[in-house]
Amino acid sequence: MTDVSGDLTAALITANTTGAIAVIRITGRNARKALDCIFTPTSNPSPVQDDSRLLFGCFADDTGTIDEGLISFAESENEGAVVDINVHGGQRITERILAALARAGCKLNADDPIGDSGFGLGFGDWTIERETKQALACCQTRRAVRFVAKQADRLKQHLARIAKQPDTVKIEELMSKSSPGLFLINGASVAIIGPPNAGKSTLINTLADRSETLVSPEPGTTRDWTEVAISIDGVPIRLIDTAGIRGGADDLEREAMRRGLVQSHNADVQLLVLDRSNPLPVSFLDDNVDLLNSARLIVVANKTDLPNGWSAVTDGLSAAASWTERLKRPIEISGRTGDGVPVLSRRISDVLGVDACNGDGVMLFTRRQVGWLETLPASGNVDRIREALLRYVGD
Ligand SMILES: Nc1nc2c(ncn2[C@@H]2O[C@H](COP(=O)(O)OP(=O)(O)OP(=O)(O)O)[C@@H](O)[C@H]2O)c(=O)[nH]1
Ligand SMILES: [Mg+2]
Repeated sequence: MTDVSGDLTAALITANTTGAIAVIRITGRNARKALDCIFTPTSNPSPVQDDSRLLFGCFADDTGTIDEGLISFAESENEGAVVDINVHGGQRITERILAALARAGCKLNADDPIGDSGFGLGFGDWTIERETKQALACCQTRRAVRFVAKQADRLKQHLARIAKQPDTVKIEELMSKSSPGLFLINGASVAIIGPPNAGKSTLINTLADRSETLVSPEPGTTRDWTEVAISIDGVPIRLIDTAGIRGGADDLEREAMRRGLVQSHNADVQLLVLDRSNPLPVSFLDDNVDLLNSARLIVVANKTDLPNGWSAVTDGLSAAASWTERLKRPIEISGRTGDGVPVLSRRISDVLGVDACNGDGVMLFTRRQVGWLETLPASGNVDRIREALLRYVGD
């Protein structure tokens, strides 16, 4: 690519996290030339001559298309040209654009308020100071902020201790306990599955304390899965509503169920919602015995405000016998009145293990830390591990 270096800088000016849109700003006399290295307008063959509008086009690097998006131009007295690149807010997209701009001669992120340049790109060194600032910028709840502030100090001391006597077992131990902290910072997904009409969407609305998803007595109301953001005990949660699962559905509904099951498979917690006011859906349970293998599954008996329709059936449960144990102690709730919902929230926290974040232990707080520490033991060389750890803690 053309080298247009000089006073050029490029910086991600939105938070370095997944979002709808990310904005990358190029500043410097040659900002437009740098842009030309990665951007092809789809509307106007010579866009950089025209300051009066946003331009739509394609961003690409040596390996191919990165994204489509908008650019805008401005002139700044101090910085020369300013080009804002508006793309979709996926982390991989912003990483690739920043890397391509670096190859085009841009210095990355000179004065970024939340960290150094090149997030995860290998430009500049990561230090715990920088990682803490960035993690704090990504926190969505007060509990998460407190956790990061507390862990930054602890982790620094802990890694400095390991550096004195590098021990891969201690590093692995640290990684094995990282999930709760990552849930607290990055959030967790909770998928709600079950037969039609069990009250899945009603439960979503109750947990969110607002009417987000459509509820009706008609089975098959929810089709495509939807997502609602809430927080439980200070943990950001993405609640995923899915289509009710049943046999004999048409093609469209079958596809909706399939998509819902994919979401459930990838979720951190699965809530199986069953209607306790009607007889147990034995064929549903038989068809979905694989759910029993999931340690992340919580069985919810809904509609406790209505008479119990289960007792007789569960006693003689034969068709869905493998479910007997799990059905003995479901979390009983009424999605309509909210009864039992705090107990369910508690159970979700338990499955995520986030109580561990309140303790005195040392924990990691970013995915990058986990990935980085994973590579350390592989280097096998004690001196290199020590050097990397000391550089990270800033000693
Ligand atoms: N009495 C009572 N009715 C409930 C409760 N939860 C849901 N319902 C009713 O059950 C019906 C179905 O509720 P939904 O929330 O739409 O059920 P769903 O599981 O999302 O259904 P699908 O989207 O069709 O799969 C509606 O009429 C709700 O008002 C409850 O706790 N108590
Ligand atoms: Mg629904």
